[in-house]
Amino acid sequence: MMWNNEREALTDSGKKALQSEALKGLVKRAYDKIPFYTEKFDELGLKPAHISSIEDIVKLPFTNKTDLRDNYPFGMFAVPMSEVVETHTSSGTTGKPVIGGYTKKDIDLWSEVMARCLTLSGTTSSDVVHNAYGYGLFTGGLGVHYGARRIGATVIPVSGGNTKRQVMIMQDFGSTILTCTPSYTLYLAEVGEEMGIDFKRLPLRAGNFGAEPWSNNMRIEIENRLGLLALDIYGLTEIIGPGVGNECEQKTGVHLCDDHFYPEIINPDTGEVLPPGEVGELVITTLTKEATPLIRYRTRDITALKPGKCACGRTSMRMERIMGRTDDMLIIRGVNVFPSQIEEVLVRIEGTEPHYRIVIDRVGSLDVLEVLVEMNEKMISDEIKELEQVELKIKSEIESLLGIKVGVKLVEPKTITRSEGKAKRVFDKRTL
Ligand code: DLL
Repeated sequence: MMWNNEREALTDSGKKALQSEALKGLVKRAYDKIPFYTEKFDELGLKPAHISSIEDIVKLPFTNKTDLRDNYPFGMFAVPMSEVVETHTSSGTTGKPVIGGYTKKDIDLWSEVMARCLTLSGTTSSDVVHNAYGYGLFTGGLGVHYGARRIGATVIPVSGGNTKRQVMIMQDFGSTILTCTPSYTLYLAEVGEEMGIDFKRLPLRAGNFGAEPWSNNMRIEIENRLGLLALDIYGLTEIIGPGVGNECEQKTGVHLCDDHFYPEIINPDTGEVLPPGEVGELVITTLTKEATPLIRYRTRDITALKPGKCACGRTSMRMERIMGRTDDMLIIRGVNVFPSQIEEVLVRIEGTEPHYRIVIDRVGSLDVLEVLVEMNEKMISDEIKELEQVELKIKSEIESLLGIKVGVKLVEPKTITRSEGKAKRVFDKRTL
């Protein structure tokens, strides 16, 4: 079932016409209303009239996160503050946050794209949505809230934290859809299991999990422990918050709402646009956003695009699971390592929990990577020799995948800090 048949299953030509019209409008608004774009265009000798179709998008300049920081707080707003009805910020805890502004129409757009995302996981007006994304400046809570309201589902705005109480509410209110970060899902599972809850007997049916990178093995773990369909939801504050896209039950990539958010993949070093299927940095243009429109915004997220009709009937552009970010890619002795690659290995290993920490340090002139993994309660009673064997197994699997030496240490159950929002797993001591 689709939320918006007309928009989610457009023909190629229909989509192109829509995107082209929207792009022309966007370029004009940005040029007229945002001094940053007026200057950028003038520098390039570019006028809005030079843009006549979506293919002309390559003529337009990129927008970087630093451009948003330089124009903090409201320099990138295209409408007067009297028309802005809400603002949100990115979840980073250091430095100035990036800001997303919303007009009434933007909130409408957010509700529409989030309704599509929740429908992708099967949400209908009869569902009870347990929304454990944080409410506040972070976009997760309210974004899901608006989408669920649009569908007419019952929202439980439980937000993050107070995990035991969450499990109780989930059970008593009969939640059917769960929305939170994948790491918090595992924490919920753990706390619930300690309380003696059998999640498979609860009416929980599906979940939209995102806001942080997670692996397919993590998905399998979540599905098995909670007895639900776990789908990937993607988004970022700069573009709208959650709602940029979501997987369907085919699990063949995240369906992007490409009538509103136009995706491209570029080589992050050269800026060259890459063909479908090639891995690079995701760039998004907000075709229809009013308050804080962005032209060719470099997300720093690494993925690949997948065109073509999906078995679910949608024709929206799909993207692969986010592999990591250009800025959280670790370079260990010259080798590029994404934390998600390490997670893929860990989640498969018997006797360990999907709670881990990656620590990088420099000893002399050599980078050293150490992975701390929690063992489960069963493992703890095992002989030292068996523990060593598990450590060795993890070590050799990670080493053969990455091609570099790593250290692996099993740690006691429940010693790695649990997250209620986005998990922090990488500790790079080299830059401290
Ligand atoms: O995390 C918006 C969101 C809320 C998405 C709830 C999904 C669910 P920010 O705090 O601005 O916004 O962080 C955006 O988080 O650029 C990615 O690096 C990462 N991210 C978001 N979704 C995913 C995902 C929200 N499904 C940044 N997989 C993005 C991997 C994700 N990374």
